[in-house]
Amino acid sequence: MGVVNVTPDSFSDGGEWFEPSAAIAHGLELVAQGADLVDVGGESTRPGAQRPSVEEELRRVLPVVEALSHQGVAVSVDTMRAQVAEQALRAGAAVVNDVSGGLADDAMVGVVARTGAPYIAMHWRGHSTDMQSRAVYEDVVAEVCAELAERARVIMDAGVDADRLVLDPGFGFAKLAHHNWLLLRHLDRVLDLGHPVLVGTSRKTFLGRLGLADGEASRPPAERDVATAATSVHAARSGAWGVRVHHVPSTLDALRATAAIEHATESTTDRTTDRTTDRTTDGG
Ligand code: PMM
Repeated sequence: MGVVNVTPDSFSDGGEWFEPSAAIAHGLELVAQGADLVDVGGESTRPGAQRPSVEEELRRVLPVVEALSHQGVAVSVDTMRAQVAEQALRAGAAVVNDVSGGLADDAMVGVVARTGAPYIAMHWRGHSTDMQSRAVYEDVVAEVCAELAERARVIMDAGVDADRLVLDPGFGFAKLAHHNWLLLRHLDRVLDLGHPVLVGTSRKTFLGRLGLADGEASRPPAERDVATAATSVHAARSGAWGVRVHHVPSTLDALRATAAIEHATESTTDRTTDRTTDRTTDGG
């Protein structure tokens, strides 16, 4: 899943794709780079972010969802609002991605059930203004799994099919760095809930401090793509259904490399690649 944030203030790519034409072009670029799904969002969820009005969110996402869908792109709409989800589905979106798992808007689960849209429900403990104060766990893996299981029960009771419900542990949302690392290490426990799992670690704060001493400044978001590729490969190898990333080529290349290792045998060596490699320029 490639990300297009149509926002002025997202931590990872804020302002870069705020103009509809830039957002649409970027969505097409992500697909050309290998994304299967493009996630279009109009609300920043960075810690402390203020929410846009519904009208403003609709104004940001609808033209982008519509244009990409019309060009055959599979689009998910990243929204916590039922009204935005409903209008985006009407404009051609194929999937609803809700970081609140239905907790931010009571009407969301009803819209998803009525439309039959696939639904990504993320683990969430409250809006970005104060979410980090809720990053308090005795056993983060057990608590996130229990809270996700409870959401899944409520969502399915409302009429959403089990096979259309994707769960996401919500990296960086009411989580400190060590919570995120523990959830990655024990992703099998999230998978054991029995639903497809989406993992969104891309460019998040906990990836910006690797190898740095206390007091050293964190790496900026755009310099976290190598770490994102590593965590995304780990997620994919653990059995995740999808990974949500800003920079598709780096993660896809890392995934292809690990797949090539896994599938390498004497008899099925990729001879095409061997033949087309230019040994004079890159050493083969
Ligand atoms: N993270 C962000 C936004 N939407 N959706 C899902 N399902 N999972 C996530 O981890 C997630 C998300 C925040 O990142 P961004 O501001 O770079 O989009």
